[in-house]
Order: sequence, then C-alpha cells, then structure tokens
Amino acid sequence: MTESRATPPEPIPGAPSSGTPTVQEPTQPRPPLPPKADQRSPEEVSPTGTPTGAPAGARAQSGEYLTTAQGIRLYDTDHSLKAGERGPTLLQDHHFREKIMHFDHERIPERVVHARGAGAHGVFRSYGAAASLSTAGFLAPDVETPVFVRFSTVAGSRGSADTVRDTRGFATKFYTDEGTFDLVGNNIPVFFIQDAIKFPDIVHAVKPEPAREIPQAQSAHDTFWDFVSLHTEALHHVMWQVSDRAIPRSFRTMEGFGIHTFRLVNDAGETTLVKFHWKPALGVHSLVWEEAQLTAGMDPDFHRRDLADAIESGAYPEWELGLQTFPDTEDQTFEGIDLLDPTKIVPEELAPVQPVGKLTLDANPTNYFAETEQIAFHPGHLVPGIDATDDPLLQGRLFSYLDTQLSRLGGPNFGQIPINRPHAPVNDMFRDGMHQTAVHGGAAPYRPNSLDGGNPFPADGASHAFIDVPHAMAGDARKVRAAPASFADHTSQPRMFWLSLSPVEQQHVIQGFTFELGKCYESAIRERMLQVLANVDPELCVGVATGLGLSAPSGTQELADVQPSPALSQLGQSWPTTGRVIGIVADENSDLAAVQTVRDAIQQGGMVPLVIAPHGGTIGAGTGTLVVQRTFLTARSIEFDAILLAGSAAPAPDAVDGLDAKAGDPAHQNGLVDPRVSLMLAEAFRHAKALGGWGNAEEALTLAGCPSEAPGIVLVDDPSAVLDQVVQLLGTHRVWERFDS
Ligand code: HDE
Repeated sequence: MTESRATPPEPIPGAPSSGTPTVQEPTQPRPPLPPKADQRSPEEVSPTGTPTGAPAGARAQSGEYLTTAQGIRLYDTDHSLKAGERGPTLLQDHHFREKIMHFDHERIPERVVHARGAGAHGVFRSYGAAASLSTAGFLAPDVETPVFVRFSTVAGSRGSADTVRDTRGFATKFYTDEGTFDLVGNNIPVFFIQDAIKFPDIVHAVKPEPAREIPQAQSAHDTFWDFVSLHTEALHHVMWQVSDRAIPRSFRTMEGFGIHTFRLVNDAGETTLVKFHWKPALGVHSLVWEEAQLTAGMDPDFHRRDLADAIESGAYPEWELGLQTFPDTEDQTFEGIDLLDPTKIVPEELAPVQPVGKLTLDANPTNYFAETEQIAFHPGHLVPGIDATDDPLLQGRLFSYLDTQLSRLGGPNFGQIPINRPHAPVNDMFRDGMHQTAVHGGAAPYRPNSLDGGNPFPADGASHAFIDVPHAMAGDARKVRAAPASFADHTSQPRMFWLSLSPVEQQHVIQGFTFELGKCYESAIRERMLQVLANVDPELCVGVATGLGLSAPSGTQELADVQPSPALSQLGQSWPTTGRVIGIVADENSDLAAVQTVRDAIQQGGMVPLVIAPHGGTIGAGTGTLVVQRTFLTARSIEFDAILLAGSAAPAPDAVDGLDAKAGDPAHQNGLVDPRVSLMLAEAFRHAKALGGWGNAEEALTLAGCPSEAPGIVLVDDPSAVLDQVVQLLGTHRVWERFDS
C-alpha cells in the first residue's frame, strides 16, 4: 500500500527532503530530487571567480543510476564480492574498496574553537550611509551583495549542544564584486584577552580538562576560573558570559560585534576608525538558565533547528549593520577609551550606532559539510576601503585564520572550495598545491613578465586596488613585549556593564557566577574570584558569596565612577514576533474549529503553531481534522515561546510512570489534567512565558500552579482574543514581571 505523509494546509518547517516519501520502497529509476525550496547552494563560479552559467545544483549528484566515483553504473552495493556466498571478500572488489576508502576519510579536523556551528545564505543591502567614509563598493547606495553567515559556539566540539553558556560566533562572508570581505565577529562586544599570544592559554583553560576530557562545552570548571581569576583582563568578557547574553534564545535574537576597531578609508584618502555592530530586527532575547539546560538535553540542535525552520517558514532573520565612528586621532582613543583595547566598548550613548545596511538570511544551505563546515573565514579578507588597525588581538588573528585552514581543509587551495570562491576575478599567480581545482594557463606565473604579455598587472586606487593605509607609527616605537598603560584598567567597564542591567538581569549575573564557581572543585579559585568581583561591585560580590557560602571580601581598589549605558540592557522594548513558536494543547474534547482558527491566525502572523495532543496523527474528524505536531509524550515546554490551552487536557492513556517517567512527577498528578501537560505549563510559567487558554483551561493552569491572576496569563472566552493578547506579550519576549526582583 502506498501512503503519503499527512501535511497541514501550510506546511510546518522541518521536512527532510523536497519529496513526500511513500511507504513502499521506490524502485523506478528517476533523477535525484531537487533541493527543497528553502535551500540554496554556493553560486556557480569557477575556482578563479568567473560565473559559469551552470544551473544551480550542477555540483550535486546527477543521473538516475547508482554509480562508482568514476561514473560507472553499479548493479549491487549491498554485497561485497566474495569467494562464494560464505567465503572471504576478494581484494579485487574495486567498488567495496572505493566505498570504504572514501568513508574512512569522511572526517576533517573540526575547528579548534567555534567547532559547533550553523549557517545560512543571504543578502546584504547597503543603504549607502557609509559611502562617504569608505570606498568599499558593497557599502555604496543600494548595492546588494550575496553573503553566507555562520553562527557558532566557541568551546564545544562539533556534536555539542547548542544552548550551553558560551560566547557565540557571528561570522559573515560578503562575496563582493571587489573580492571577499569577512566580518568575523562574536555576539559579545569584548574579548577575554588583549593580546593574541594568550589565545592558546585561554582556550586551553576553557576546553575540557586534559586528564579526563571533561566537561564538554562548559566554562563551569576549575581551569577556566583559575585562568580568569588570575587574569583580570578577562573580567569584562566574563561579566557578559555569565549574563543572559551567553544563552541566546535564537541566533536570530543575538547582536553581533566586530569587537576590534577597524579603519575605513574614503576616496579622498581620509580615514575613520569604526566598530561594526549587527542589530537583530527581533531584539536581543535570551533563554533562562533552566530552559537552556533542559534544552541541551531535549533538543541539542535547538539553535540550528530554529535558524533553519525560521528560514524555511519564510520568517527570514534580519540584522542591520551599524557603525560607531571615531576620528582617526594619533592616540586612537575616544572619550578616554582606548580603541585598540578589545576588552573595552564605546557606549552607544557616546557614539551612536549608525545603520548602514540590512542583512537578510533567506536560504538554508543544501549541504552542511560542503558549505557550513568548509567555509573558511579570515579577518584578513578585507576589501579596498576597509583596513585593519594595530589592535594586538586583531594582529594575531591576521596570522591565525589562514594557518588553521591548512590542517583543517588540507592545504593552501581552500579558497577554491565552492563556498569559499570569490565572486571577483582571481589572478593571483599562486600555483599547484593539494586539491588544486583551477587549470591555470599561461607560461609565466611571475611578475614582471613578457611571456604572458605582462599579465597580471598591478592595479592602483583608481582601479580598485587594496591600498594599505600608510598609518604613521609612533616616532619612538621600540620592539617590546608590553601593553599600553590604558590596557591595565580591568574593572571600570565590568562595573559599567553591571550598573547598566535591570534588576532581573543583575540577578541572572549573580546566579551565573554562583553556578559557574559552584561547579569549581577548588575553594581557592572561588575566593580569588570573589576578590576580583569585590572591585566591580559590592552587591554583586555579596550576592555571589552568599550563594557560595563564603564571606564577601572588601575591594582592594576604589570603585570606578562610571555612567551606566542603558543600551546594554536587553529589556524594556517591544519587538516583532516573526518566527516565534506557539504550542496549542488540544484533545478530542477541545473546540477544534477554534483551534483551527487560532492555528491559521498564528501562521498568517508569520509565527509557527504546533498542535500538541494526547497522541500523534490527527485529532477530530471531517473538516475539523487537525494534524498533530507534538504529543504529550514528545513535547516539552522549551520548544514553545507561548502555550495556548484549548480546554483542560485530560490525562491520556499513556500518562503512566512506566510508559513516560515525566508522568510520574507527583507534583502534577491530580487525575484531572495530563501530568505531562501540567509539567509543561509549570515550566513555561517559571520561565516567564505567556500562557493563554479558553474553555476550562483555567482549571489546568491552576492545578499546574499558574494562578489565573498572575502576570502574563490570558484567560478569556474568545480564542482569537486570547491569541491577540498572547502575541502582544510575546513582543516583550518574556513576562518579566513574573520574576520577583
Ligand atoms: Fe577566532 N579563531 N581567534 N575570534 N573566531 C577561529 O579559525 C583566533 C577571536 C571567531 O564560523 C579559528 O577557521 C585567535 C575574536 C569566529 O568558521 C582560529 C584569536 C573573535 C570564528 C581562530 C581569536 C573571534 C573563529 C578556528 C585571538 C571575535 C569561527 C577555526 C587573537 C571578533 C568562524 C578557524 C567560523 C575561529 C583564532 C579571537 C571570532 C583558530 C588566534 C576576538 C566567529 O583561527
């Protein structure tokens, strides 16, 4: 019998392929299915940057039949060639050897840091607002540039969970007409260290400890806090790292920062110092810590899935690129802040972020390995009009990123891998090497030459050459291993960050420190870190000390006299709700016509409705039939930004401890409401999520410990009105009033 997958009228994102599979094995030869509508592959350009005109997907598999790597058709790939049915495999089996040889070498080294990532294709549309500051063609008015963005965590291995407490990478490759520009940033605007030479040290400290290789993807362990407490320049970064910023709700709700100061140069040769910012259209929104921990177990791919689903459902993630600009003065400071120190920010109140263009991610990769894994970023991929500064962290990065690709991507020709190919002519006179895919003509790969008619010729500014800004060095510069005196201030900006947060966010910072230090084995490390915090703020230090059961030391220096920067808080505004996920709990007793109406309204509002029912398949009958996306067994609160209850969800037949241990939670057993639904509501309530319902939903909420008069609980008779109010609440991300501080 042949069946087709039951799909709701508007498909829910997440289908694995573009076809609907049949239960029966397909046996009729046919060409490979096309990619899904939400997928794109790298543009078809040659290894040397020439458009090929080949159709999209030309690099994918082709033809109806199974073949060897040499294109020879095969009749069997399930049996090796043997000396008789029960005999040994023959060395002659060329197909077996080729298949296993390739399989044996499928893995490449993962990135030393940022190994866990997810990527997407998109476009950057320039407003032109930076055109007077930089000659970069992609910043001219209305220019559209294809991009690929890769988001990542820093510490974990490739298979680690998405929602761990960590900094996130935010790396963007702009395929401009003048060559490739990479903006390789993070979601935290400052870094742990001030000089690249310490990078191996901080990374060794945060990675799993060497003897037991634990913990995975965690900073909550002795070596990390040993390093940080002895290395106070890391303090500003760790303030952000223990704050909500390090557990984002989604990649779509993160800011991005270039961190370093860069130098722009315009047509007249005038220079401006700048910091790059990405501002998410959806605002900055984070998980709460328990939610992040549950998610790491329930759905380790949470961020990866969220990004792909949002794009698939048309809720394209968007950011504005913004610039903070500073005069290029001799001392390279702004309002007393050293612009070369990557542990310092310039508050937006002192230098507003000026929008210069919009990034839209509108397509998922076709193949994770080919694109997201093989993409190779490099802060030295700069285009004319954008130059590096002497930030000692950036200087070291300019070496590291090329070097790392040699072992990761197997040689110097990684720029020819499809996702890395520039969209501008490449005429570099580099030759040969592992995995060379260009077929270079010509007789004279050197300059000057006469045998190739002199080609290639040097360009100049007028013909868009990259001209290094002839920036003056300090007259008395000497070779020293030293840092400027201003780099020694490690506490004023951590204090500014602390003072800029709302009370809820401050509580989360205290809790973050207490958790991380609480997981350290050595008391000396905790005590040393408290001493460091005492110089940031006494209330912070006391809060953490209390949780650790230690006494709070007094500071050893005067508290810095700083102004808060309101822009550092992520609360207090309302944002679009595009792509947010709303769970609807329903069963056969629910008013399914109302559920249908609400479900469609959610979809029309650009959000994702997921129906949660006692069993899979469908509920209801006839025109009122509803496709179920999650069951009481498979659903957990972490997947939903808000939950709607169409009735009171009576216990399902499998609501028994032996079948689903969640159902055994004594706190949620009352015989009236399914205990898994109660657990889901209770979690969503304490994670400050909006909850709504109609019919006898109030009973279910009350029994789950969610009083109807609590903030963010919407109980009215009209289901559409419930949805409207819940969506309103979603705009502020969470019902912050539920946290009592
Ligand atoms: Fe990186 N970093 N980094 N980093 N970094 C890498 O390059 C390095 C730093 C960042 O999605 C590596 O291709 C040094 C700051 C991102 O592919 C490596 C220093 C910032 C990514 C490397 C830094 C970053 C990387 C590992 C200290 C934010 C992932 C694999 C001077 C502005 C890019 C690779 C992707 C990846 C070195 C500091 C961001 C080893 C030596 C500061 C987003 O080359």
